[in-house]
Amino acid sequence: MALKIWMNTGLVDESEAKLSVFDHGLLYGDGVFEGIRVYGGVVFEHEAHIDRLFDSARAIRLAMPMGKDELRAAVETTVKANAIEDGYIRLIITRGVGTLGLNPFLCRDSGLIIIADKIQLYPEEFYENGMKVVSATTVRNHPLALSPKIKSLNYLNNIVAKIEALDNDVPEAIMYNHLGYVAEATGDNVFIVQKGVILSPPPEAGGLGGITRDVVIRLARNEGYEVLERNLTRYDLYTCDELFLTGTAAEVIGVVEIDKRTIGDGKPGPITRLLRERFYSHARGENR
Ligand code: PXG
Repeated sequence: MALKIWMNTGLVDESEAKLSVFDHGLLYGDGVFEGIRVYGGVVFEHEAHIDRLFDSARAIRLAMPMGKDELRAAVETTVKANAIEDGYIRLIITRGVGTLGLNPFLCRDSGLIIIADKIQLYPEEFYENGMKVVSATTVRNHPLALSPKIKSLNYLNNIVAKIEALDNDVPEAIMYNHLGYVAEATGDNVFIVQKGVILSPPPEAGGLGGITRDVVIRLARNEGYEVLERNLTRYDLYTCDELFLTGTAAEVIGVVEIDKRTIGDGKPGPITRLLRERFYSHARGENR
């Protein structure tokens, strides 16, 4: 069935949802976005995603086309118009239509696009048996060049690393920062378990401030686990008891091999499985 897409001021048919070739979102990747889940008709962590989007926009001096409340209402309208019960929202703000030059201030109004659709999930087998990953040689964007906290429309750094993963026949790659510490995966945050303690790179390591990550940290602490933010090396990943990734698309997913080193006993570990279970219940509202 054709979707209804929110374009700037209201819903249009999918076939009408078109963008100018002069939009700087296309010409320069000049814009920001969010990927958000819908569980049982409820937009997951809606406020946190809207807040992060506004922070991304502020960081690149991109004017938001409407306020937070109005934007939330537009998202809800789009979800309802497409009767999405369990799905995925892509919320995009582009710099808008400008000239062929870089100057963002020559662009007319910022563009707003909201897509609410079904979600592409990883195969269930990955959750059952765990995923394999490789270390990317592509270094994560230096935070002083472009902060990885900005969820921008320019994902080339991540895409080049994702190609490294796919070339090695695995679905994800771990990205390291300019100092060699773990930053994040191409579309997920990274956690390890070492002697019962849960560790994740600190914000300064140069990952996105993941919303799933924040929720998982809260859930883990509720279960009585110690969760610490620590710089992690490749060696830490090679020798940990458990490794898992968190993200909007993946939720919580165990990793059982990195660079041909088996993690733990080669199965998703007990803490990974518990947190996945807790996240699943939480997201579907059983613990609200
Ligand atoms: N790091 C990066 C670079 C991301 O793009 C995350 C971490 C996890 O953040 P959240 O807030 O989602 O927990 C992301 C988010 C996809 C897809 O289709 C990827 C993301 C979000 C939605 C969909 O692969 N990445």
